[in-house]
Amino acid sequence: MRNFFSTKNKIFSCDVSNLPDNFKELAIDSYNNYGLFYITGLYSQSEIEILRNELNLIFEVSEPTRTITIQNIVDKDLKNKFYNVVMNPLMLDVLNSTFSNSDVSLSPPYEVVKNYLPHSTDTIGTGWHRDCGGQLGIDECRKHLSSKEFIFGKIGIYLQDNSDYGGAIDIIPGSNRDYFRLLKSYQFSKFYIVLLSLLQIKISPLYKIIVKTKVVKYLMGAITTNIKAGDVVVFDYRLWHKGTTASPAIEKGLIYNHKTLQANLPKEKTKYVFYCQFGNSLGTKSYFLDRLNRKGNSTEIDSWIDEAASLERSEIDIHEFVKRDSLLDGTFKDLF
Ligand SMILES: O=C(O)CCC(=O)C(=O)O
Repeated sequence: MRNFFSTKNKIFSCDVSNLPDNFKELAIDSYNNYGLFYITGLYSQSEIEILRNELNLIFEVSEPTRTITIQNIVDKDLKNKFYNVVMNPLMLDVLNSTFSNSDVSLSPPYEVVKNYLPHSTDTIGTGWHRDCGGQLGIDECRKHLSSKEFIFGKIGIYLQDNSDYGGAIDIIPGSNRDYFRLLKSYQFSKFYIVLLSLLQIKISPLYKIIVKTKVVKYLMGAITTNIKAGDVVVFDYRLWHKGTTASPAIEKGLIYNHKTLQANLPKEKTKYVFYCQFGNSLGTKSYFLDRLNRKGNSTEIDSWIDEAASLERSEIDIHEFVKRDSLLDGTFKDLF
């Protein structure tokens, strides 16, 4: 979908099987201007099929049902295999080159998530959010978020094509830049999201009708990333986004779990996404100012340290983009 400030065709797709000479410039421009870029050409169809089958088995017995942290997988071979997905060297080469001028590093948690947020009508707050949302209530974080030096983002490795069952991520290109503007067109998106949330709470039947049309998405300038199985989306923590919803006809037949924010997609349409994060020290500091402020979350730094130690014990090759030394020698905590 395009509206008058649509940027759909300008978001850079970095194909590792055919890297243009200027891929770094294209990737960083796309990341700065639109809040994301894609990395493609990393996996064959059969590799994706094998991964999906393994995930079907592991999620069948998993509790919790939505997120598996790779560190917690007991089977050593499977654990290494999944670590190798988030540590894909071709993917990390691109990231390392793109963010070469700063102290950016790949960060935990390294996890895989099943059937997250595929609903439009029932998801609280309409599903639209910014991952940095928790930081907005903290003065110091707001300062960091509006700094040109701020780098913190998420990497999603999607194991399905986008389809009528969802499978991808919807985003508002450029909404990462709201922080540098007094009032720019992208801020209208936020206005529509607030309006949409109010409508969802106050006049739910009307919301349910409107959300099924393309009008609101058009006004927000939102797009569905039309990804294919194996594609990677690298996105800024400040970008407005939501899980792509199933089409209205399919959504009608899905059972939505409000507690886990999952829906019962058919097995062959299961949505699997591997996630990890990346950031520089400023972005990471801002992240932890928020996270450590949350009730019951005082141990998150320790879990990052455990994750670094778990990686160190694994038999996988650790890419230079994973700068884990400060986590292992304890100096990481000095950042906060
Ligand atoms: O990847 C998606 O479908 C959306 C994920 C999301 O909203 C999140 O991880 O915050």
